[in-house]
Amino acid sequence: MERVFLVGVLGKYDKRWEKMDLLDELAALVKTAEGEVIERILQRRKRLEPRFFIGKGKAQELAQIAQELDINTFVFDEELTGTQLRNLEEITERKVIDRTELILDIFAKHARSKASKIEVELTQLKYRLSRLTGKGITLSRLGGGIGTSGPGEKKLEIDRRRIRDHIKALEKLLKSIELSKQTQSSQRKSLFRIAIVGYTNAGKSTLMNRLTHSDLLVENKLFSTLDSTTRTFYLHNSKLPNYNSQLKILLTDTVGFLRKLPHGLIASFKSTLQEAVEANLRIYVVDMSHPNCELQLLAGNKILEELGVREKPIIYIFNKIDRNYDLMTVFKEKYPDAIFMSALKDKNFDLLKQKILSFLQSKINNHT
Ligand SMILES: Nc1nc2c(ncn2[C@@H]2O[C@H](COP(=O)(O)OP(=O)(O)OP(=O)(O)O)[C@@H](O)[C@H]2O)c(=O)[nH]1
Ligand SMILES: [Mg+2]
Repeated sequence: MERVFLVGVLGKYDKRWEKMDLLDELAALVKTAEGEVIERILQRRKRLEPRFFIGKGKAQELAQIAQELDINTFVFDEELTGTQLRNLEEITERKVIDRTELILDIFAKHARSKASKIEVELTQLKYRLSRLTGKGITLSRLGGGIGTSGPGEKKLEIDRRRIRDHIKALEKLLKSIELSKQTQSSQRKSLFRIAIVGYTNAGKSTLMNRLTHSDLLVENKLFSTLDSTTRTFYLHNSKLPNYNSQLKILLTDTVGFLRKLPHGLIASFKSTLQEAVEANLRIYVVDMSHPNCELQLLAGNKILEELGVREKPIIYIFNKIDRNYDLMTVFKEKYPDAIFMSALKDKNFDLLKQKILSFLQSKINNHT
């Protein structure tokens, strides 16, 4: 297992607890990428350090610690420039990657559909291209492992022009895939559609599996799901006559939200979330047992706002009530219509089904 050292910086106006929390999340991302976090620091930084990001003295100090602790890789919580990256790798003699590269690496490993594979590769190429500085300098990474998935060394060693050509070709391919997706989704328009959204690892796929009797990947890791999957499920409605008592619904599981998502990834992230925009109803899953679930909830709400669906119908679910939690009263007050349940332990599913049914009912009533 790759031994990893996490490095965060604390600017003049940053809140310490927030930065610590982001480091925790970075640690979870490293775990997802199969690495082991050995050490972490949060370095106070008064001014920008264009050459070494954390200052040369500090970088030398880290190099020393890396030697003592047998560290393979440094992961920085902020985006590094090409110069900083090279200087840090030189001085520490270790592989150095940043938060963006780590996330892209996980996306590259977890992407399944052709479209999302292309989207991730595009973002990786663009990110690496933006950091190729100087003539003839190539970005060959030290060692294998985390940060080396996706476009291979050979691809990175080709010159910039060819990378650009490659980007253009991938963009064209992506467009044609998107076109065929559009026709697909227009065929679905006649059915009632629900999208499951929420922070990564909240339990979206678990809920989806339960409702649709499917077998989607569920893991205690970040970004297990990258491609949206759509399944049908039937809701029993005792108010309808027998022959019509099963309501057919399309349910879609989507990619999870995350704070500080890499810039280039946001666009492709949004296209993956398209179903969350088009669906008639959204189920927003929150992991109530997470110590920072309120921050996660707010980050998600911001994304919903950006997608323009914050005011559209949403059912809030506070999940994992079988575990420890302490914000139940707060959430009950703020979200009086929310459902408190456990997707894994099968608690309060009926309440959710009831809620969906009454939403459907109100829609039908409005139309008649
Ligand atoms: N205790 C408990 N664990 C749960 C519950 N629901 C989900 N989990 C666990 O939470 C972890 C994440 O579940 P997933 O369903 O993969 O979460 P997700 O939201 O699809 O996550 P990503 O696809 O990574 O964004 C898994 O280990 C699940 O077993 C629950 O109600 N209670
Ligand atoms: Mg999932």
